Amino acid sequence: AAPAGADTTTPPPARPVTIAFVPIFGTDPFYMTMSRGARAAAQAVGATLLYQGPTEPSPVQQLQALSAVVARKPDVLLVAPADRTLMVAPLRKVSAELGIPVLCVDTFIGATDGRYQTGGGEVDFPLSYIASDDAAGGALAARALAKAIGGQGRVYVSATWPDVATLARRDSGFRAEMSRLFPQITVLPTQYTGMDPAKAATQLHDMLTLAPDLAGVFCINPGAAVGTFNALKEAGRSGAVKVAVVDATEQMVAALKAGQVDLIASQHPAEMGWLAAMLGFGAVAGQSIPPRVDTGFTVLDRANIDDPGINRFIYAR
Ligand code: T6T
Repeated sequence: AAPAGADTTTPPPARPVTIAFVPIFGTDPFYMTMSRGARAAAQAVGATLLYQGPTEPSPVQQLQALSAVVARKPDVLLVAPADRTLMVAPLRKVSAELGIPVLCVDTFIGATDGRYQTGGGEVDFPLSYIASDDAAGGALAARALAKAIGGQGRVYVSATWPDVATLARRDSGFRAEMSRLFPQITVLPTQYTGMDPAKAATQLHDMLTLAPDLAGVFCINPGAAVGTFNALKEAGRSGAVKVAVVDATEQMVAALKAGQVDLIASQHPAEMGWLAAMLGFGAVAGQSIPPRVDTGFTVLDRANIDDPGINRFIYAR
């Protein structure tokens, strides 16, 4: 029997389906890995994937990429919105005026943390949100970092941009878990690097001045990590100050192996892309699709990094 909700009477689309995917930043290994998953799914169902991303993470550049891709009249749009507020109106236009269904991947718009299709809320039009749960990822990083520093001491969050919805949730999830479970750990104010390694390095030095006993840093993504761990090395504190980071890029894995990073939370971007493209195709074919898919996290460390069940979560360009 067909699973409840599956519409087995709808014929497949009569013409080839085009799936567009607009990431925050086209050359980011995270989104490139996601696009590989999306392309594999598109190929499996005979669809075409158009991947068009800005060369720099900025909502203005993302709008340009969006207009360019929409002009090619795709059947469905997968998008990782670069700003939870600024991208609402342009994406609403794509959905309501151009009639192109919108699915959010990785990041989201609006104030409901990626809960769409609830029949309410100011931003309810995306058909689905396919991503890891960043609050849970932040909490996972908090528990792993707390263990690495022996449950006490001062740490801070090195972030990139405040307006990317996922990153804000990673930060708040980390803080909430630390205060819930580890009263002897103090989380110092978040520093925003804007992905600039020089800025991350200066912030690390400032934090070491403020807290010479600094025990750990949670780097919200690789854009915050490189400057941080290089500056720790320069300060002769690699290994002593524990570093947790989200995203298992090859660069982060090399840093893990070199002892400059201690923990990596992988968020399975290939699966995100694969599932999003499949669901996008399903929506075009007239299937009902789930409004939320949680793709999970896996923690990588020096003890498990060579385990084949684990190292498949390393991002591959
Ligand atoms: O961490 C990912 C992604 O989840 C986030 O939304 C933006 O930054 C990354 O793309 C890493 O650069």
